[in-house]
Amino acid sequence: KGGQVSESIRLNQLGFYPNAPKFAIITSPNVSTYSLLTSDRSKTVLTAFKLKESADTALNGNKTFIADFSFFKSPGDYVLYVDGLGYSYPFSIKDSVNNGLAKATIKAFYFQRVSTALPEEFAGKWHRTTGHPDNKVLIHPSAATTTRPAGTIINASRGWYDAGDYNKYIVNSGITTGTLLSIYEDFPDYVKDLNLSIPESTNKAPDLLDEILWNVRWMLTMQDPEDGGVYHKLTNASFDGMVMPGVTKDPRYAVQKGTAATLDFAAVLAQASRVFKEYNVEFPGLADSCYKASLAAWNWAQKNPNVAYNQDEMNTKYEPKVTTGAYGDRNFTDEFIWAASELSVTTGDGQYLKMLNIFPDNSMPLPTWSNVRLLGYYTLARNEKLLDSIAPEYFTMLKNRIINMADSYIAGVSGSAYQTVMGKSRRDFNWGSNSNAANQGIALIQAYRLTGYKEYLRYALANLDYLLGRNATGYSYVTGLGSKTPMFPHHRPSVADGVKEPISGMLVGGPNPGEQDGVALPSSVPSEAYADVSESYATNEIAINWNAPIAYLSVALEALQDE
Ligand code: 9MR
Repeated sequence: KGGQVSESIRLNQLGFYPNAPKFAIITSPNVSTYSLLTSDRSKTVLTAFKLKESADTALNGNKTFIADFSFFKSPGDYVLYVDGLGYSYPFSIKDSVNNGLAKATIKAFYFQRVSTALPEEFAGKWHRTTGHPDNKVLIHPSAATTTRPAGTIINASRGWYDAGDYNKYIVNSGITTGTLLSIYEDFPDYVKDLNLSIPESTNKAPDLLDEILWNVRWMLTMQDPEDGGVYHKLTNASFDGMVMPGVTKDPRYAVQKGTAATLDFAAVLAQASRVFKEYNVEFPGLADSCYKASLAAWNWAQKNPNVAYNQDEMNTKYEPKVTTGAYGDRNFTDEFIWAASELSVTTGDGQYLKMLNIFPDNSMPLPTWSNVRLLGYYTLARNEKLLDSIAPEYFTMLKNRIINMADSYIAGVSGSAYQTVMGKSRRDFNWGSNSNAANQGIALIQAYRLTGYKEYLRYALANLDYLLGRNATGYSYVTGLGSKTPMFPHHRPSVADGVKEPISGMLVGGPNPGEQDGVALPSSVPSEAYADVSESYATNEIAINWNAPIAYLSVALEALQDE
């Protein structure tokens, strides 16, 4: 009976730590019991255990059935069988079950490298030639100054492609690089052992930091040495077609400076400065250059506190018109908080924080490219001891806010259909929703680090289960990891390279009912609004600011697996 895999059984398609909670969600009605078998289906290890109906309905209005086999801890490879329905995809119960995920989601940044070929030795079947050298980038008229008039050529090579497109945007690079540097700051021992097989693997710095440096070196070139301001982005006038890097040779421009880009830059370079200081022998002078660049950017922003990047307005004044990703943000309160936090921690001098109100309101907005306030809060929380000039009450307030946020996330989850923080609210499903799941996980990890309260860790892990298959579409949303994974991400190299499988380790944007790309989705239920087709850039693109938080979450859970 029922020899088939059932798409109605939703679980983490990689698997579980032996001592961790283990859930599967069944979306079919009229089911009552489940069994657990070895993955070759030859041996039954649990027979006819009861499923429990969820208390609440999912966003589609249906209740689910829950298999909670957390008590089962024996390492091995298994499938779940729901009596009368079918089998789950196979999964493992083992230590370090997310080690491969941690590596792949960081290695994905290597595959996004600009201005370099990816040789087979490091890129395997996805090896490719170089593209976008970016050593002759033009100053766009919107960015012209007396020392750098329009058409001035600058060298701004390296960096990572932002997403499925081939441009480089400082705002989005900022949150991404900050999140990746925080992996190192929070879990240095785990990171030091991670071998990514990249060209720099033989040097004395951790591979994660080598990879980050590829982007930091680009970021440094985006600062005008004359005044410290930072160009908003380096871009074609319009998006390249769905071709390999290097096929198109359209001119590349550095466009208008802006306050968001400059402050994000200040924050990242301040953080990079304290991280790379430990590797001064490997990278002489780097930490110092980062610090000086950060300070110059901060000073520019003091003089230019309100310069928005408004692409539509820019296009009414300058040629060529620029139609690539805007990342336009008009509120800089959060960027000031982030930059001030990083500079204060790096210098040990609280003056930057004292210049502003770091609690402008009561909200704790989940990090996104347009709201980076929490990146500053996390940095302060992890570095309290470096800031003795700041009153202790201030830290008490900060920690309470992080803990209250975590409590609000986990409230009510035990009754929910998928038993995950992600998806409790329809508002979780905007463009790049999968990064919300990962960022909620990071927030819970911060609360765990402050309190040691294990429920936070457990729900951070549940959000990883969400991303790897325990969700309303049944996809494991990371390419190449799991049984049912995106095959057609909106990612130019993966579309154009002639290799069947997309590059591995990339988190797709995920469910988003907006249909901003005009692609009709199979469902309008927010949690189900996803299509694995490359045209659906509003649900199936990949992006560096989405990969960074899943990389953080997978490293964190690996590093904390025995707690
Ligand atoms: O992630 C961005 C999302 O928050 C915005 O709603 C969307 C539309 O402006 O743009 C997304 O960012 C895209 C960027 O503009 C260009 N590169 C690809 C990014 C991911 O789709």
